[in-house]
Order: sequence, then structure tokens, then C-alpha cells
Amino acid sequence: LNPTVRVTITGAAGNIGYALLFRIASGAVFGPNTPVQLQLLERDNEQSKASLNGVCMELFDSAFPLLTRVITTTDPLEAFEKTQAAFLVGSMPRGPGMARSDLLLANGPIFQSQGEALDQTADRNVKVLVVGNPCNTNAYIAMHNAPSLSPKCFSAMMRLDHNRAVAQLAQKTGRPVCSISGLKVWGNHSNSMYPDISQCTIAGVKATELVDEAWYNDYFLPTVAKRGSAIIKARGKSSAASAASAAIDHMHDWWNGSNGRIVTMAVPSDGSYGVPEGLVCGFPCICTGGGEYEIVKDLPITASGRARLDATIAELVKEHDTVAQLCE
Ligand code: NAX
Repeated sequence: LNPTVRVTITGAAGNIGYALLFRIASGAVFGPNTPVQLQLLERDNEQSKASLNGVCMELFDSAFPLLTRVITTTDPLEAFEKTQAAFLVGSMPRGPGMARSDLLLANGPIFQSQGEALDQTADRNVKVLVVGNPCNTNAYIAMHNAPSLSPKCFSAMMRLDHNRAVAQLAQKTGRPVCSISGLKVWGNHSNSMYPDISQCTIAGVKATELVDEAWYNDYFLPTVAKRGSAIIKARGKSSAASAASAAIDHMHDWWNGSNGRIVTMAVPSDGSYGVPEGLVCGFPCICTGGGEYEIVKDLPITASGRARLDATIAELVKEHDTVAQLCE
């Protein structure tokens, strides 16, 4: 067996947490030979603590062979102690009539204090995946409040958008998901995201030869962008199992490598593609193994793609400006 990996999940008693914990404990991220210790953070109130206690009873009852220990806490310093992989899920959901900027300011302080705690107690090579929305900007806040950690420790989740785009394309072309490569989603995890199929291939054939532009513009783009709302409408709750599955995929590939395949990760920009340095933006990435990733460089971008990319960058700049006071 490999050494035990310490894994933190914040908001562990929530909707996504409930779907995430059991898969991590079963070995879906770190593999069948790596034991895990779960360090679960929740809010300091009776309901959250009781609910987390119930989830822990179920973890216990699952008798996972790889699960060595479960720690529950309301203290971020304890939750992030020596953590090597942190899923930052816990945050306030967007309420009815709440503007995106209100959500930013409501959730920003959570990521400010969790960034500070990561800075103090996490493993120096920790991989942080921010899921809680608005995830790109929350990752930006956490990163800025953890100056002793490399910015490359921080990422935000756009893998759900990526997976949704792949699934739509597979269904439209009648080909299996595994035959699709080269798809990526640029920008912000919001309606402004840019799912890009311009270099995507399906079983070796260019995707743009298999689907027409009208389908791409009029069906694919809005369906992928508005999928979250469609699920809330259908289920009465926001996506949880698919979000957890995407978080698993993201961390799995980051930790183990993506076998040369392009995956979408929102990571701090190195200035590539005209994205201002430091902006946490969805990019095509290849995970090279050993916990490293690279932004794939110099891919051609179509004129309409450039306009979409510029629009989503502008939105990110605005969001990052809104929270500037939390990043000093
Ligand atoms: P829930 O409201 O079910 O769960 C959130 C949990 O976080 C609750 O148990 C709450 O007590 C806890 N929490 C809140 N503040 C906390 C804090 N400061 N420290 C520790 N725990 C805290 O939401 P859920 O459906 O699980 O969604 C969680 C987040 O994921 C939301 O912000 C949501 O918007 C975001 N999502 C992000 C997605 C993405 O693709 N990036 C997709 C799915 C999801 O919408």
C-alpha cells in the first residue's frame, strides 16, 4: 500500500459532499492502493454538525477498506492540517433574487479565511480544488490569502462544464464519450463560459465536420451554459452527483496525470492566450503526472471564439476587481 493521503472536504454535510465523500473513500481519486484520511469541515451550528455526524455514521457503516480515519471539525486550521488534496465545496448557495456580485461578497470571506488556514497548515504541495461558487473568483481569493503556497496549488472546477459539453457531443454524434478528445471550456464557470470544439476530434474525425454551426450556436452552447439551471428546475435541487463526479475527475487527473489528454481546469493564468496573469480562468490543460499540470499553449482560436474568450475574461476581471479588498 502507498502512504495514506490526507484529504479535506469543506461543506462535507451538503448536497455535493454527500455524493463526494463515499467515492473518495472507495478509492476513486487516489486508486485502490492508497488509503485516505478524510478531514471534514462544516459550519459551527447544531444542524450542520448533526448532519455531518449522520454522514460519518454512513461512512463508518460502509466499512471502506481504504478509509483509515475521519476527522470532523468546524476549525479550518484543523481541517487543513497537512492536507494534500482539498475540495473547497462549502459556501452559501445563491438565493432567489441574489445578484452574482452579492454572492461574491457573501462567499468571499469564507475563501479568505480558508486561504489563510491553508497557508498555515496545509502540505506545501497541496492541491486545492474550489467548487463553491463563484468558483474561479473564490479560488483567486484563497490563492491570494495563501502567499506561502505556490499559485499552482490552486484551481477551480470547470470539469462539470467540460463533461456536460462532451456528453452533449457524444449524444449528438452517436459516438461514445471515450472517442472524444481535444474539447475544452475557456473562461469563467458562468453563462459566459466558452465551450470550444474547434480542435475537438471524435474517433479521429474533426467534430466540426460532424455537427453544423447552427447546432453548435443554437443548441450546444446554451444547453451547456444553462445545464445547471435545467437540473435545478427538474430536480428542485442543484446538481450534486454530477458535480461530485466532475470533482473526482479533476482531482484524479491532477494527481495521477491525464495520459496526454486535454482536460479543462480553471487555473491561474500565466498570460497565455491574452488572459491577464493571475486570473483564475478555464484553460485546456494536460496533467503530466506527479501532481503537475501544464496549460496547453499556442492552440489556434477562431475569430468568433476570440470574441467569446474576451467576453468571459472581461467578466472574470470584473469579478476579481469586486473582491480586491479581500485579496490584500
Ligand atoms: P449545499 O448548500 O447543499 O452544501 C453546502 C454545505 O457547505 C452546507 O452543508 C453548509 O453548511 C456548508 N458550509 C457553508 N459555509 C461553510 C463554511 N464556511 N465552512 C464549512 N462549510 C460550510 O450546497 P451544494 O449543493 O453542496 O453546493 C456547494 C457549492 O458548489 C455551491 O456554492 C454551488 O454553487 C457549487 N457548485 C459548483 C459547481 C461547479 O461546477 N463549480 C457545480 C455544482 C454546484 O452548483
